[in-house]
Amino acid sequence: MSVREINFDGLIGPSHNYAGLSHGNLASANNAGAASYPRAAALQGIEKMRTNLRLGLTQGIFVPQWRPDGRWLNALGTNISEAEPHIRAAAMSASSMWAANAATVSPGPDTADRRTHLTVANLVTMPHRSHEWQQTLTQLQVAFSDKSAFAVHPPIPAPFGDEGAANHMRLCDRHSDQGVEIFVYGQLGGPYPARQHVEASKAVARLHGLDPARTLFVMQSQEAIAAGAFHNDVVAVANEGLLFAHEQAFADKDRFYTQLRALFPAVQIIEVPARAISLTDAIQSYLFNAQLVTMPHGGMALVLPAEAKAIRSVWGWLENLVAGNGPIRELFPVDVRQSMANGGGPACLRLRVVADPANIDPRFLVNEAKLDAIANIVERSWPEEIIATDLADTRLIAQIEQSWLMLVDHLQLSGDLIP
Ligand code: SUG
Repeated sequence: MSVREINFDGLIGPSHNYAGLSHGNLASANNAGAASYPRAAALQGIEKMRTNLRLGLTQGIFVPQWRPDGRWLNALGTNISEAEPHIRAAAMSASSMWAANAATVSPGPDTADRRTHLTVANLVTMPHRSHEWQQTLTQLQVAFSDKSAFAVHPPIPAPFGDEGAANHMRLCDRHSDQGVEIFVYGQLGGPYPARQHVEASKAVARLHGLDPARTLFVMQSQEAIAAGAFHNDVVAVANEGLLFAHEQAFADKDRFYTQLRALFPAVQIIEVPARAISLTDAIQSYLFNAQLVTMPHGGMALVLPAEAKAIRSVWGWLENLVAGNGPIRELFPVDVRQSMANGGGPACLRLRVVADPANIDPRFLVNEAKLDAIANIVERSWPEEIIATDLADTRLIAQIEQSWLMLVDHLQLSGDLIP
């Protein structure tokens, strides 16, 4: 096999629900208390993975986390039946589905020791996400256990917020070439918290052994965070030599583009002007939260949320884009509505790792047959519907635990992942 980009999607877990836990994430706030459909959600995610496979891309998977997180509740001196509703909801959250927040990944060509480095994100800003890292770390240590190819780092210590690859971009000729790594951090966000702190980004870059001369730290614009872009990947995405971003994504875009062009003269920048697509429409459609992928036959494609089709300014602009002679040639809308309603689009659901698949634990790689088997487990065991007030229901909790056990047993991961 050979070095390539692999998308690891977080399978949407059986406890998926809408608890309105993410301040600054408009979809999460707007859908607080709505009924969720975990089974449909996971099947949507699986279909997205199939779309990637059918495009000829290599696909991986991360399993959902054990919920409720009893260890976390115990550390807080409580348990699932006695916890206050917001603590209970945080212990039940299926938020690890958004694998773009699992870790920051620096591929081997960029690092001093030529290994691919992964730092698990601490996600300290949001309580419901702050306890994800332990189980994520375990999973990364199993999937990327080959120490000659990978280095897996523990989280950056609090209080420096780190939300992983959602605030990280990489520009290079081809994935297997040395790249320029860009860390996007926030400082001010109007009424909302900036979730990625520059201190964390700098620490990750040092730990990964990146060349300071090929690393940029770029501030996200305050207006983007205030408009609901709680992560950079809501307003910008990069792939190989292309940066695709909204005009208002960065605090000082001229400076950033100048620095980037100096480091990587071949860069192509497609900037969407605010007069063509407003920040509001960009965030509502999640057009930038697309997987921007290189197709095996050449050219790039956007695997983007179906919601992008519903907003005329957005879809019209995209149709013009692919009709032109630019690098983005094809559009593949996917239905991930259950995740979108919590602010997670196609790009949020995946972590990109540039590596040789032969060095990865094969239990974390999927093909259509494996996805068929996983879909079968989901159909048989994932709860059909959850209402936020049900979260203490003992029968529901038993079903969530059983379905998780069935999945990890099928994937032969029980011995590694049972907490
Ligand atoms: O952290 N939503 C997630 C969405 C993460 C999207 N990821 C990227 N942009 N890469 C978040 O805000 C909502 C959970 C709830 O309200 O129940 C939530 O956690």
